Amino acid sequence: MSRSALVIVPTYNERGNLPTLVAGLMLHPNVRLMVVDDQSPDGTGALADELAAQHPGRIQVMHRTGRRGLGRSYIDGITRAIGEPVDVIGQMDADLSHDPAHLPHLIGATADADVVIGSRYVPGGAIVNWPKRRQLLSRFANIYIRTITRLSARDCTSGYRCWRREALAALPLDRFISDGYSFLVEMLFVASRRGCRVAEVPITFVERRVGESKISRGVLLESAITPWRLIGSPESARKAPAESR
Ligand SMILES: Nc1nc2c(ncn2[C@@H]2O[C@H](COP(=O)(O)OP(=O)(O)O)[C@@H](O)[C@H]2O)c(=O)[nH]1
Ligand SMILES: [Mg+2]
Repeated sequence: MSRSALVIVPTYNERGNLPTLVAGLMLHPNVRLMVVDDQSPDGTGALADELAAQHPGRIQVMHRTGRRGLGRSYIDGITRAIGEPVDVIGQMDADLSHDPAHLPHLIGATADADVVIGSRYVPGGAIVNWPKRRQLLSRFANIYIRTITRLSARDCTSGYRCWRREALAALPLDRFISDGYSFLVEMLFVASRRGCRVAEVPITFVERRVGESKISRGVLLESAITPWRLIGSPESARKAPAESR
């Protein structure tokens, strides 16, 4: 498996998780990492610089200033990443919910797809250590999103993904309407409307053991509204040629 990949990892207070994540990612010789830190008060940004110094040429760190946000961080990271000479651009969380051991499967599957989702909801996928309430919320969110947007992916909210670089570069990020976690749903929606082939490979998602989730009421509210805004957006008027499988 020789495709080269650059994985973007947004961080906010992930000091306790980053070294383990880096160790796992660096086991894959064809993989590089871009940390996009939002001035984490716990010093994640400085730690990322130290880790980058330990792995010369393989880790870059973006220190964001200005307004914090997951979507904003991804836009900044992607804007820089698409200019790099790599085949695949990945996205994953820093909190070890996304096991770097799955990464070669995601990268490999980009041979036949424009975007590959690390999916909890295809056969072989699993979730470890989530309370029933959180599982129900995630299941409901996916049914809700798929019903409204007609997206066919089983796991539309997974943040573990790999893109062919050209497919990601073609997304009109400057016209995106969401910023928080819904940014992930919007990426998938716009990509499918533009004819991207979407594939899913199973992952085992493990709830974080260290640090805190940043999911909030505001995030949930935005997630509830976004699918409706998406289907009313100009992007929705596009025909969805590859919304198949
Ligand atoms: N740069 C940046 N990263 C964020 C922000 N909010 C969350 N993250 C990161 O996004 C990933 C997912 O966040 P997490 O809190 O684990 O969300 P959950 O898994 O849905 O509970 C983690 O790597 C976080 O550190 C943010 O505002 N800015
Ligand atoms: Mg998490």
